[in-house]
Amino acid sequence: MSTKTKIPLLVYILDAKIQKQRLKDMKNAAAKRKISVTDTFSTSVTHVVTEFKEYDQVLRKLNMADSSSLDDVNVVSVQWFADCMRAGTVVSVEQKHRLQRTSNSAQRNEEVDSTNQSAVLAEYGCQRATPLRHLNEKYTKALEVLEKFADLREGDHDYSRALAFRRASCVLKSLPFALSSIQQLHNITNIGDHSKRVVQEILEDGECLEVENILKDPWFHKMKLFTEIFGIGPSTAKQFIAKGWSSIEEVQKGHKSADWRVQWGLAFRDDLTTPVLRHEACFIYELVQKHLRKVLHGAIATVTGGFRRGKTSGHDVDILITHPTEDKIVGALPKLLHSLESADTVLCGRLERSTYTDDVLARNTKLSSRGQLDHFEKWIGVIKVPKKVRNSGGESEINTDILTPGLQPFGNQLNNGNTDNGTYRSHNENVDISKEVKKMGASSTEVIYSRNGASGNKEPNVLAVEDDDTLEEVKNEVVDSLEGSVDVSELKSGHIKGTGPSDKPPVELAAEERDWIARRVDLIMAPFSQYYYALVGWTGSKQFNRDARTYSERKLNMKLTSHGLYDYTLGKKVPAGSEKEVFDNLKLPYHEPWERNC
Ligand code: DCT
Ligand code: MG
Repeated sequence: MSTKTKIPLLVYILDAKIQKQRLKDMKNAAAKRKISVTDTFSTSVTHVVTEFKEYDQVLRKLNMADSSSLDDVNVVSVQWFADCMRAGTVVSVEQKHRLQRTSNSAQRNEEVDSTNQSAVLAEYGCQRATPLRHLNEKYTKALEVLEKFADLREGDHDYSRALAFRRASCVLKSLPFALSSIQQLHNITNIGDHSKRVVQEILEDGECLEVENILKDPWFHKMKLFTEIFGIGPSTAKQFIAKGWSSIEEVQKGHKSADWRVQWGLAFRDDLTTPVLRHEACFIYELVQKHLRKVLHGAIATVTGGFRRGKTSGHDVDILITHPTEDKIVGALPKLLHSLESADTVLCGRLERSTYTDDVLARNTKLSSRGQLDHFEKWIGVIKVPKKVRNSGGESEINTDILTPGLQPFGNQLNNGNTDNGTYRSHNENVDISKEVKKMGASSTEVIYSRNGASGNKEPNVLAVEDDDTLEEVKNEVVDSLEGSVDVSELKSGHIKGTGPSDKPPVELAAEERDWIARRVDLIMAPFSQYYYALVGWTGSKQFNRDARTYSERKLNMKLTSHGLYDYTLGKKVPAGSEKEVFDNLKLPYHEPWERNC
């Protein structure tokens, strides 16, 4: 690059990341100092001024395939421009002003070559492997902000908009390479024009203005804040905003609700919005296992949801329970809850009875979008996890393999706690999770795990859920609809009034000095004949389920739910004896749980 300033000097200010008014001010300031600024880039330009930090971004913005095109140009930061303005004249370009070209050009040229790599992907998310960690996060994160915004707005077309952003984001997650040109997407049908524009803007400018504006939007922040509260959906959150509230404290002070979830959700808001970590999920799993063994010999419990897909944290712990003898699970859930309660581990919750009939399998109607996820008997509640466990260290120190057997992607989670017979020991030096579980009133002295989940073996562990609600909302509605219908009179955690075992008001309990943290837990009871479909559905992701259901209907003329698969053509259900068989029945390549992160 030439270090000499060419005569006549001509400055081009790249407008990316510079607001219109600021750009205008910069141009006026330059004009006052008789420094020439041009509105269009051309070969006469001697200085490109930019807010970008990377040389490559400038190349991309200027649509230049390789860096040699800028060899005779000074590519400088706005700091150089500011120094000129301060000095009242052009100052020489110093190293600190210049954007570095270190790995850039080579990389850039490689990227250009990689534009030949255009993606050909299967149409449905359930046909592809979608890992948790992938190569296109900057685009998927932006698209997910747009999805969330549309979800929260709940306007006429917002549902389909949200879905379109989610589909686009899922495609990008499946790409085996980091996107470097929009051309690479030309074969893909699942990415709409709006999403493509977003991707293109990020490719060129490093960010998307629409997304940046949403992230700065106070309404968006308030909606996110309020809808994070257990029991609060977008419509209630909008009412809070209409009242002029913008903080949790205002809601806690001003909102009186008869809904048990909202009462507990508000009182324990800080606990319940703090992500549950994998080692806490392990603790809860062990606790449930231990009590389950006391009440139903031979029962199988599996952690499903995000943890089974390999996530390191989640908003709750979803545990699916079955027994190899079909009817044995009947009546087991209230007993399990009694046992958990007697060990003082339950804060609050609600039992929901099974509403399954065979006709659910084939009925060619959707569960109402504001209705049920499925028809299983389940408990939706909050469990106490000792703070000692919570604070006992992260995933690197504790084996969490039991949650995702066979999971490899994050390294050190394997074989550092499971002994050969499947007994789990924590490797944490300070806290032994199994011991902590024992302290919580369980009588058995060892915890044995069924090693389930990997490779589609005959393992225990879903659900097909209708689309547009968050699980919390859907779960809530089911519970509401069952008000008074479950005989749980002796079960405090199943109280119709939603009070917890302690009988103290939630707010009082939350304010007390306590050595535990509140965690959301779902316990789902699946009969063995439906178990593997339940396992797939409750493992998710939500988008994986949506795609699998749509795919089944459109491509196979079959109805997929968490209760089973129904073949309309043959007029009968298709049983499955393993997770792999569910995929086989759907004529899908088998994907491990951690490849279902659509
Ligand atoms: N699910 C679904 N449709 C929904 C909600 C949930 O199919 N509308 C399925 C997929 C995941 C499973 O139920 C458990 O639900 P969540 O706990 O809400 O999801 P998650 O993936 O476990 O997320 P998190 O890690 O935050 O708990
Ligand atoms: Mg979950």
